[in-house]
Amino acid sequence: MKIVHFSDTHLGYNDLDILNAQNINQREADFYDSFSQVVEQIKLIKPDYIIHTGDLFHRFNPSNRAIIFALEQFKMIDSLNIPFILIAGNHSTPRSNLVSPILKIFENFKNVWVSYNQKYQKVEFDSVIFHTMPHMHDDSIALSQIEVCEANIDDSKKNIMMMHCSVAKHYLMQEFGEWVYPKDKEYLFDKMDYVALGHWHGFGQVAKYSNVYYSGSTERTSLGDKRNSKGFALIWLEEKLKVEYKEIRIRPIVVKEIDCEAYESSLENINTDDTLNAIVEVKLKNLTRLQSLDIQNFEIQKHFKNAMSVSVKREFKQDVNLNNLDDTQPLSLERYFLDHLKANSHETEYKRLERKVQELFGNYEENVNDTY
Ligand SMILES: [Mn+2]
Repeated sequence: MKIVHFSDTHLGYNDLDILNAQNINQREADFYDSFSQVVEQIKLIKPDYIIHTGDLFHRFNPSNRAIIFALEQFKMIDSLNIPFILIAGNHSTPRSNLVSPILKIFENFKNVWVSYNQKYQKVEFDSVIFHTMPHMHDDSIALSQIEVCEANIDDSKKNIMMMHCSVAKHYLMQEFGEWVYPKDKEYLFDKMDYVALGHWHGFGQVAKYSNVYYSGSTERTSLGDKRNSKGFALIWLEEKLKVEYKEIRIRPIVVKEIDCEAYESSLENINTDDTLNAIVEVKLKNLTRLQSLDIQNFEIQKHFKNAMSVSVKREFKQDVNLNNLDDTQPLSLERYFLDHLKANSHETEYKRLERKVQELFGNYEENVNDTY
C-alpha cells in the first residue's frame, strides 16, 4: 500500500509585497506552485491513498483566489479516483461556532473525506482505517475524541492516525491555540501502523517512535524558516513501514554576510551565483554607527540584480552598545508589545497578560481580509 502524506500547504499565504507578471503576490504564487508540484507527483506515483494533515489554507476565511485554486486542484485529484482524506489544522479552524468551516466545500467531491469541528472521524476501507483527529482547541474534547479513536482500532486492518498537533513540546510553532497531544496518550502510537502528523513545518520522524512522522510544510510561512528543502512523505505500508521523503523545488533563501571592517571589498567580492530568483538576506557585520549612516540599502540591493528580494540586516560592533539593532525587518506589533510588557511587569503578571495579548491579536488577525 502506497500513501502520499502532505501537509501545511497554507494556500492564500502572502508576503513581501512583490507582484508577479500576473499581478499575483509572488509568495502567494509560490505556495500555489508548491501545491501543484505535489499534485503532479501524485499523478506519477499513483498512490492508493492521499492524506493531508491540516492547514490546507492559511486562514479559516481564505481569499477567493485561494478557494478557486484549491477547487481546481481538488477536481484534478478527484478525477484520479484515489481516496483523499484531510483534516482541519489550527489555521483552518474558525474560533467561533458561527462560522462554517471552509473544508466543508470539499464534501462535494466523491473521493474526498474531510474531518473538522473537533470531532474524531473513522474513514474505513477494505484493508485500512484512517483515524482522523482534526485540530482541537479544547483539551477535554480532545481527550474524549482520543478515547473514541482508541476504541475504533481494528487489528484485522492497517490503522493510520492523522493529527494536526504538537507531539512533545519540541514541535510547538509558537502560534496561538496550538494543540499539544497529551503525553499519557502516546501509547496509542504503538497500536498504529502509521501516525501522520501536521503542524510542524519540517519533515521528520518524532522522537523514539519509528512510525510517527511530520511531513513538513510545502513552503515557508516565515522568512525565519531557513529550510531550503520542502516536500512530502511517501509511505510504503506492507509487512514493514517505509517512509521516503520526496523533495519539491522551492524558491531558495540565501544568507550573505558583509564584513563592514572591509566594506568595499567585501561587497565587491560577494558571490551572486546562487542568488538567482532567491530571497536574499544580507547581514552587515561589524558595523559602526557612523558607517551605518553612510550605507544605503539600495547600494547593497543593486548587487543582487538576479534575486527576487533582498533584505538588509544590520549588526553593530559590540562596543557601540547597539548590538543587533535591526532597522529593516520591523518586529511584529504583537512581539514588540509583548517585549515591552515583559520588561515592565512581574513574571506571573506577564504570563497572564501574554495569553490575553495573543488572544487579542488572534482576533485581529481573523478580521483582516486578504488584500490579494
Ligand atoms: Mn501550519
